[in-house]
Amino acid sequence: MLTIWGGLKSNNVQKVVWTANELALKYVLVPAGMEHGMTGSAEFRALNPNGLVPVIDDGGFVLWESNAIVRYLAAMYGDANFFPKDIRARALIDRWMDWANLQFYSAMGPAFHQLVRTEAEKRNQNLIEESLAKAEKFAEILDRQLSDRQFVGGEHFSAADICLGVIAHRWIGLPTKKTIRPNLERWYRTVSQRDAAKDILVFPLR
Ligand SMILES: N[C@@H](CCC(=O)N[C@@H](CS)C(=O)NCC(=O)O)C(=O)O
Repeated sequence: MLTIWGGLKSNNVQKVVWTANELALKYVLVPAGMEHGMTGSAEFRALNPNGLVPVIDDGGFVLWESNAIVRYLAAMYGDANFFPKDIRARALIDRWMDWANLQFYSAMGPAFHQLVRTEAEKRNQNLIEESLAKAEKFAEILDRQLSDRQFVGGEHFSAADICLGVIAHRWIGLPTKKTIRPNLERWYRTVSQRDAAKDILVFPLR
């Protein structure tokens, strides 16, 4: 049995739950982190010393760090389209999974936190503008990648579409003026409408 600790407000938890759904895994989602608390308890710290979600326990195998979890589930239970077995093909998927967090979300995160999770009178407009300007550059790169392929890795939906999908959801949902990105928007519509993403990618952002 697979147990996932976390709440669906967290994009890091969203990608793990979406992956489990894609792979048709049976799991229990234990509310933890953010408004659910629990991450400071000694029991939780024994699972993840960082006190962060997501964490999984798959038949006694405990793992934290969302991208590591997605990779583990994909390699263990997914097919070669979802997560290639060939090392170079897999590296091209890995690249986008990490880019989603380390580049695109690093740039966009401040704008998201200001606009979605900070009271209007406490917002820092300079920070928001700087963050949005940086994120636009990454949205442009993703749009270009999607200009000649259906999904990020090519013609098949893969783990990279999930890790990028949860970040694109925040980007698309931000109430700001953005450059129109037809390829990114077409791809986002396709991946966000998958059954496995139902109840995960919801608006308004929270
Ligand atoms: N790099 C970690 C980041 C995990 C993380 O920052 N989780 C947040 C939610 S997105 C968290 O647990 N925050 C503390 C809390 O919710 O109590 C990962 O990808 O798993």
